[in-house]
Amino acid sequence: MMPTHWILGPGAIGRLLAHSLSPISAITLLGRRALPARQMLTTPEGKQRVVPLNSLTTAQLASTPPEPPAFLHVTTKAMMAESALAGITGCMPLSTPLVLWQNGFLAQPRITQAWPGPVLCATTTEGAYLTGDDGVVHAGRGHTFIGDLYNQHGELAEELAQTLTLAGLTATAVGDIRQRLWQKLAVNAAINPLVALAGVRNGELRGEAHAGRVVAVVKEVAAIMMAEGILPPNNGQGEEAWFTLVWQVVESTANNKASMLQDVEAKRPTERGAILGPLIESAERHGLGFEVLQGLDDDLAEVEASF
Ligand code: KPL
Repeated sequence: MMPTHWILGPGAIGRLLAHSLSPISAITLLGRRALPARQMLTTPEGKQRVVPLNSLTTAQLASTPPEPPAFLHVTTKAMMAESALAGITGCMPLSTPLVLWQNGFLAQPRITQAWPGPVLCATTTEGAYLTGDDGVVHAGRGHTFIGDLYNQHGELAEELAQTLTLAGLTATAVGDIRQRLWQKLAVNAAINPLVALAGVRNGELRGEAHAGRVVAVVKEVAAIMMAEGILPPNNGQGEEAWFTLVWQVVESTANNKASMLQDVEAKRPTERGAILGPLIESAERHGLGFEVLQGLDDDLAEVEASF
């Protein structure tokens, strides 16, 4: 029998997962709204594939829950993860393994603490975006790292990494997922709020108008990372290693509209709570400076209030 994967949150990563896993597993895509049964995937090579994907609204799931899944992937935005999960907990055993795909470091520790079953976290560089209710573009291949915050579920992480790799999403099980989540959060904090507030693509951060602000953010972030015991990236040393990584990502994603800018443009709440929130909370706890981060959070809150 094929293993069953439920995917809660039919955004870009959720639908990419559903398309990729569907040839080798029984998938159910879960969301608040019904989706067209026929869904199109555009591959990184530009090929288009239309396939029927099994999707259910969370209300339908509650009325006739199918067989429990081997994994429940939570692919909502960070601030929706807990409420979305709470909405379907009656539909499966509490021992079901979860896989959290959120940015930042807000949903992961909270759900890991609250959920009785195993909780894996995933961080991915797969690039994907939606083209409507029935289409997702797999814009660029990346790599996914899987692990749990307390290193208790190595075998399960390995099993899932193998499944994802077989599905065409190259994945590795790791014992340092907490480090990797914080490292990604550091990069997101240095890029996302600034481009979202200025309304510019990532590459513009290199210009005179913005570069000084990037430096100010990275200085605060690097000190917080050190206090949290997060190693500087790529075996580098101190602040310099963080600057190198951030400028590398700015360069390699120069033409991107960052996810937070897309949220602001669509007048959706941003992920500031999951990205800036844990940094500010950590800085407060360790008695470190966070004026620049707080300024960004306040400015984003003001933008969100105007939606
Ligand atoms: O991950 C990203 C995002 O848009 O959220 C970055 C790294 C900023 C690339 O756009």
